[in-house]
Amino acid sequence: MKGVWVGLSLLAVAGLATGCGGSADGGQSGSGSVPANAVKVNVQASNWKWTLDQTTFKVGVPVDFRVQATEGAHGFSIAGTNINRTVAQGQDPVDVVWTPDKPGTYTIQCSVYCGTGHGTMQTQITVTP
Ligand SMILES: [Cu+2]
Repeated sequence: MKGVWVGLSLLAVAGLATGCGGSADGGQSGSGSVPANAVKVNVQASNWKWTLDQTTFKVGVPVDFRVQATEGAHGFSIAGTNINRTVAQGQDPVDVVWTPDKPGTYTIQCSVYCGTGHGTMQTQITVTP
């Protein structure tokens, strides 16, 4: 776990990115668990693919996946981690916060059976040191 804290120096860099948000999400209350320095990434789940704003992240920098289903109901999960969240069409975006602690390639996959394309509903993201 000690390696995680080496990444803290990177947080200052991530802080710069949060300044350009200004999205019209109308003051989400109750998002207190999202770190202020998290990198915000819009994620759309549809039949049957994931669409992400950004796919490369840094070790130690929290990522706030704002997951929304535009079609159907899906499970946003990252293989090899404990990230797993169900989202359904018509719901507000769900904040899923993940702080990667190891560089590498990770697979986002659907964890809720959603039809014929379920098995291939995957996309890859990269975490750099
Ligand atoms: Cu599925």
